[in-house]
Amino acid sequence: MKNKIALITGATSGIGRATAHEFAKHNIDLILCGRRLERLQTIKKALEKEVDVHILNFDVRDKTQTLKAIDSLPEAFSEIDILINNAGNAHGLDPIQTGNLDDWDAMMDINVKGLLYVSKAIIPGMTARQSGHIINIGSSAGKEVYPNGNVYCGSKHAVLAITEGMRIDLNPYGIKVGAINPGLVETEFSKVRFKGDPIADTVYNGFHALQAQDIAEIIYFMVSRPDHVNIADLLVFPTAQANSTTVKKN
Ligand code: NDP
Ligand code: 8X3
Repeated sequence: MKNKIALITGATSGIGRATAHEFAKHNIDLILCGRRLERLQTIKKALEKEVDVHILNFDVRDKTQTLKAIDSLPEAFSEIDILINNAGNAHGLDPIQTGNLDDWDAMMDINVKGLLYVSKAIIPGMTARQSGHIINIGSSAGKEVYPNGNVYCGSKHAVLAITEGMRIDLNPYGIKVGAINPGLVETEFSKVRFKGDPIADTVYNGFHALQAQDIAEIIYFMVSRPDHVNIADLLVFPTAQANSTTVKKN
């Protein structure tokens, strides 16, 4: 039987990269996306011993580049079974009155519009084949708003609303749509959010944060359920975290 094919955005780091490794372990062929080409090449080299791997180097903020990259897929990778919309980040942690416009643009353009552009390129193949599975990586920030989280929380609330909309609209086609919403995961996320501020190195101190591998294993669990089971929405915290503002530290 032919392997399934998954396209993962944000595969150069953190949750996306861990998911690529987890999928390869389970014989899922991979289309890996991201802006850092060298990293994509290194991951491809490591994983192509196990499965077929194709890389796509584009910025999800760029509509034309995104559609062109996905349109360029060779025949063997053109029928995508699983889409993991993972690319995204927080940029800044500022009160709304002093927030930075470039940070706001980045979060809305990447987390929300980028997810839409990628989905727009892939969904028609899924509807034509009447099958597919889309998993959007939301956040606990999409479930509740925390101080100074304003626009990042807004972008992740949007991801959740879009996930629900996708699930409704794609229901007639038998396409599964779900979201996983993690709390604190120790990745490059805080380095991006705090842009070189040493505070980035302290975010996961004093408690056992979720690791990218924890989320990757849950994503594989989601995609490996039987045909009649769709995990629609998951909220996952480290044990030490009760909500966005309550974390038990040593
Ligand atoms: P990382 O910073 O480790 O990874 C982010 C990934 O997104 C990278 O592979 C990066 O690739 C990609 N990316 C960022 N901007 C763009 C862009 N403009 N175009 C294409 N790719 C882009 O963070 P995480 O793994 O933690 O984050 C993955 C997802 O998980 C995000 O959506 C994040 O919001 C979400 N999340 C993270 C949590 C956490 O605490 N870490 C908790 C809840 C949700 P490259 O730079 O090479 O383009
Ligand atoms: C990442 C988790 O709490 O930093 O989405 O927003 S948080």
